Amino acid sequence: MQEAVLNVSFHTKACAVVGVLSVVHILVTLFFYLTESVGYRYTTYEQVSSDFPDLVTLESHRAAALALISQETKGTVEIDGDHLFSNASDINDYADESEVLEPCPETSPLLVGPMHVDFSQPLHFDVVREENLLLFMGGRYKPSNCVALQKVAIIIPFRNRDEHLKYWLHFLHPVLQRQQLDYGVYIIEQDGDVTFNRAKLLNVGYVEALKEYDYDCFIFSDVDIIPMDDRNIYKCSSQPRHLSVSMDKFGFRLPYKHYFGGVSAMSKQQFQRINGFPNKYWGWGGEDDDIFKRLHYRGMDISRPSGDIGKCRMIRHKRDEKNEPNPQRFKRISHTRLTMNTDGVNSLNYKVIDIKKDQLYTKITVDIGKP
Ligand code: UD2
Ligand code: MN
Repeated sequence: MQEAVLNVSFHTKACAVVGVLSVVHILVTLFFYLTESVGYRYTTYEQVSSDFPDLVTLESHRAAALALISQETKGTVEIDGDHLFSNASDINDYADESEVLEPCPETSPLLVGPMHVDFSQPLHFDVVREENLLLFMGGRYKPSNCVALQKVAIIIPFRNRDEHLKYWLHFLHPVLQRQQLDYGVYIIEQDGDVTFNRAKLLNVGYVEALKEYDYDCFIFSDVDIIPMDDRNIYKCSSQPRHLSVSMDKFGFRLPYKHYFGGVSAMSKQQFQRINGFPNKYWGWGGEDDDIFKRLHYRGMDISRPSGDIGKCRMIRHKRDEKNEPNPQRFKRISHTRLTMNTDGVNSLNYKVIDIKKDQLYTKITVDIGKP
């Protein structure tokens, strides 16, 4: 009898302990599930707060984020042991979840059409970071509710144009997200102060972006061009695509039929077929015509949006120092058919000086040599 009583009380205690442990386990799981979802799936604070009005942790996340974004951040940022921004490998892990999602629709339901674009308001990087608080580290994004149809690397040749970069990031991040792209923004900065070389920087961007993620489409964009309609999709097609077809600076029309400057899109296969871009155009001009000729010699046509959808603005600027018109450009363009086989991504050499992961972009500073 004594033994039976002892057994009963032992069993009761054991059951109670197991019960408490289970509840704790469920609560911990729930906590991590909620904080992870919030951190990874929402692009703006407003979106998150409207979906989860009573998530108390959010306000402290945001405060911590705001405190952090004024510092230059590298890699993963941790707040109270919790990941707020993730680095590139995290977004790649997150891709596994896509197995359960449907592909995104061919035409995104989020598009708004024509957009007002002007550059009259002064802008600060911190404000743009605040607009994009929950991007993945390095300027990466993918839709949370469907699998993007393309993985797009946006490559921007760059030196000393922060003033323009701010506007580009401010306008383009929301557009690219409405277009439901799985994308990353790569700023390829030429180190030093020798003559600028736009096309070689674009080649570097292609190679470096591919080291990070299995991109299948590449957008090559000047830092100063902003589309005025989000139906101008930053995606690749069966033919190379020219996107900046109707620019304010040219009176909203193509300056000439074979014009290929500004913003263009090429799949990995299309880019490889032309051996990438020329490396030998130092200074302003000619490299865009060389690229057009490469595509033409490989039998490809150029696809373009309509003049209406393809409207865009270029932020007005003076010619930069060390980017004077290249006097050799006419001679070089006349030899593209021959030079394209040996001058391109197959002969590219450069040295990476620095890779900086900002919330809004990945900036890769490179030494690309000199003329
Ligand atoms: C035109 C083309 C451009 C290219 C160039 C000739 C348009 C809209 N664009 O641009 O695609 O073919 O002619 O090379 O027609 N950059 C810097 N720092 C510099 C110099 C250049 O960041 O010091 C970058 C930046 O991304 C800029 C791009 O290179 O947008 C092109 O240079 P640009 O804007 O000075 O030349 P632009 O407007 O005549
Ligand atoms: Mn320009």
